Amino acid sequence: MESTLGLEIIEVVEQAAIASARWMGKGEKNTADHVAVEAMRERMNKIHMRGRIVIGEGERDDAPMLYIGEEVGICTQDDAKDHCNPDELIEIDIAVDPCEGTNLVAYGQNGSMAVLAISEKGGLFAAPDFYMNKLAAPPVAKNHVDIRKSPTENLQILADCMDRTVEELVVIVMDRPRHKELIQEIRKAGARVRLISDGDVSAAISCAFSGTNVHALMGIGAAPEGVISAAAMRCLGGHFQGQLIYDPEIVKTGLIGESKESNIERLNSMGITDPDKVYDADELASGETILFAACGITPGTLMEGVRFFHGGARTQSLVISSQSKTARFVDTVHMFDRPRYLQLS
Ligand code: VTB
Repeated sequence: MESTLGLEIIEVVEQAAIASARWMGKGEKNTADHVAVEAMRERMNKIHMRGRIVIGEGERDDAPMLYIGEEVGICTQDDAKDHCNPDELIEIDIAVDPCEGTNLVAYGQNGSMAVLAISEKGGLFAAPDFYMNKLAAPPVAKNHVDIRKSPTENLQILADCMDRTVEELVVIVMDRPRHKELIQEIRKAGARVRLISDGDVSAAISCAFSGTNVHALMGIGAAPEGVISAAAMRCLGGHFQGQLIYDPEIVKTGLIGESKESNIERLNSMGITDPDKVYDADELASGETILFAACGITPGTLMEGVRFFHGGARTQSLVISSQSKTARFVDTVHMFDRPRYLQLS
């Protein structure tokens, strides 16, 4: 699945990031998102692949593009057999978030990116549009920390695994009323908290790279993005666990259904019979082959943001592959109008 796909998906996230970055700081989060979606979809549809969106912009009725179930890629067309080789005809599942952290882009803040994950059919958990409690930590702490334990216990375990004191740890938490007690507990335990307004995918993945000074992500974000984070963390050998949150009292946003009971019913109807199940990265991204790509829109812990210059832009992306066991940082200069000194004739 992956040889050329790995290269093409870099362009997919790059195009989405460039489109969105043009709206950086303009206070229009919907536009910043919309242009990223359009650019991502347009570039994806030029790839020789047979893709299906499993995590996207929403249900078909609510999202005109990159909706759940949408088929993408040249090899989804009726006459695909004439243009595509057998490998390209293998069905693949795709999870996308063309603009992860729309507010960050709209207000010119750090940490937004265009991101996607790919696996063979059935290899990515089709997470419902719910919230998810998440715990991410570096590879050295994998399977030692546990989301079922208290933050205080996990911080001590993490410190032991990393051979340092709790005071030397930095935990990223989204700045939300629902995290008031969590933040208090982390601080009381002695660790330092980095509050972010949005963008917990970047935060989760940063835990797997030493030198980022991010040692854990704790707290509740969106479930679909949890799957995308898990895909990267699975390849990187980092720790990632997620537990769906279905009680509106806990998230305090009113974005999920009215009552706990109706949410449990909704989950049941989707085949989720144990709503309290703790998923680990291997279950959220269970595929044999996983590919992950992200491109910074605004600067972040892992990647630079898009930088425009006269006639072009420079981007930085991250491509992770389970097959080649690599995490590549790709620095690209995009030339919109070719400057005279590069023209061949
Ligand atoms: C967002 C976003 C995160 O979770 O806030 C969202 O910034 C859900 O939380 O990166 P709210 O509804 O409280 O904003 C993420 O999308 C990803 O998990």
